[in-house]
Amino acid sequence: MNRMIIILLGIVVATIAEQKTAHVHLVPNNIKTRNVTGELTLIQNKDNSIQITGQVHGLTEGLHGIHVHEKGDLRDGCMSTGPHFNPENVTHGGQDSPVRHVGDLGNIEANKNGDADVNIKDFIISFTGKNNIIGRAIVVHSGEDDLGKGNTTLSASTGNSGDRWACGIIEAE
Ligand SMILES: *[C@@H]1O[C@H](CO)[C@@H](O)[C@H](O)[C@H]1NC(C)=O
Ligand SMILES: *[C@@H]1O[C@H](CO)[C@@H](O)[C@H](O)[C@H]1NC(C)=O
Ligand SMILES: *[C@@H]1O[C@H](CO)[C@@H](O)[C@H](O)[C@H]1NC(C)=O
Ligand SMILES: [Cu+2]
Ligand SMILES: [Zn+2]
Repeated sequence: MNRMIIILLGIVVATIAEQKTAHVHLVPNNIKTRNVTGELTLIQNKDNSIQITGQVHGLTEGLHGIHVHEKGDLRDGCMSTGPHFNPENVTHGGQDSPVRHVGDLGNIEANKNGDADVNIKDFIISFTGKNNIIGRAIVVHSGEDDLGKGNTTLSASTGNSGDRWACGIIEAE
């Protein structure tokens, strides 16, 4: 009887301890250059994929690269977030590429007003284990991510997605 209660208690504690939701408050890298802001919510789905929803404002119309970068460090703006989160040390890609950085999330698309609705589902990023993104950063770029298919040297490392316009730390709720 006692053992049963202990086992049940253990399951309850393990369930509560499991991280389910995180938030990102995106701030401009340099407000004088480009005032890009946003709020993102990250939720772990039942199938263990991560769903990212929210809005980004202040962009130019069109596609903008979005990635998880390695470090949750904004002391030097978005520059101190380091490279794309890449624990396997492989080349850059898109969400569906056979080879990609863990942090490669493709593009978001802004309308004429510079607003982007974000709705990304990803099976590689995680809230646990070696692909855990909690405490790292999300960065939104000035240009389109070519998903590693471009013909520039930067394509294989960053998707040639240009400057870092906004970033925020992925904070567990
Ligand atoms: C930057 O953009 C945000 C959100 O659109 C806005 O609230 C804020 O006033 C803007 N700041 C400046 C300095 O333009
Ligand atoms: C990562 O891969 C690159 C290119 O394949 C290699 O030059 C580098 O030494 C690797 N770094 C680590 C930490 O394994
Ligand atoms: C590289 O790609 C750009 C854009 O897709 C294209 O305009 C250009 O001609 C390409 N350059 C080479 C050398 O293939
Ligand atoms: Cu990036
Ligand atoms: Zn990448």
